[in-house]
Amino acid sequence: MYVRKVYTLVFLREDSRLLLGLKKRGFGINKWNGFGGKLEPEETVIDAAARELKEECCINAKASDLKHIGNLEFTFEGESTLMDVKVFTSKIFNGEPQETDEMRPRWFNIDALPFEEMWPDDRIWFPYMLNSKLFFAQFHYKGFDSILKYNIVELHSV
Ligand code: 6U4
Ligand code: NA
Ligand code: NA
Repeated sequence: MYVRKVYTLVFLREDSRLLLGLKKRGFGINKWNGFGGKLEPEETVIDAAARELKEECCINAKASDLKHIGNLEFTFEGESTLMDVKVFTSKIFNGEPQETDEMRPRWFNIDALPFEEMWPDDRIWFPYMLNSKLFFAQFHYKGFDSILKYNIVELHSV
């Protein structure tokens, strides 16, 4: 049995650009990724998503302007934790991204995303996000560089 831990992950979109941040510490260090993290006690997922975005790049987005676009589940060979990552996008936000202790933000054109310096799973599910398809994906890693198996499906909202 896995111990499930919930995380948030937020991507801001502006025209044909996507905001990524270079992670400066901790899990996923030196990779470009969205903004997010663990929930605080009693916090809802969407409030955590807005809070982490603010903490990590100083952008204010209303929880109601964050769109839930997918779920990712990560397990790691030999480990009992399941990372349950709730992915959001938003086109509506306030402020200019600022560098913080945790993240160095930068806008990337969606045709020129730095996949070589991102989590290997991102290549697999980003096309769903960029094409506005709701998705559910599971990845089983060995270490942090190799995906032993995965599964991805498009979900259809009712
Ligand atoms: P601290 O350092 O305690 O404040 P916190 O910000 O709460 O940490 P953090 O940064 O460890 O949490 O959360 C990890 C972040 O990385 C979450 O936004 C989810 C995201 N993430 C984890 N594995 C990922 C993967 N394989 N691919 C991906 N994002 C991943 O695209
Ligand atoms: Na984080
Ligand atoms: Na954080």
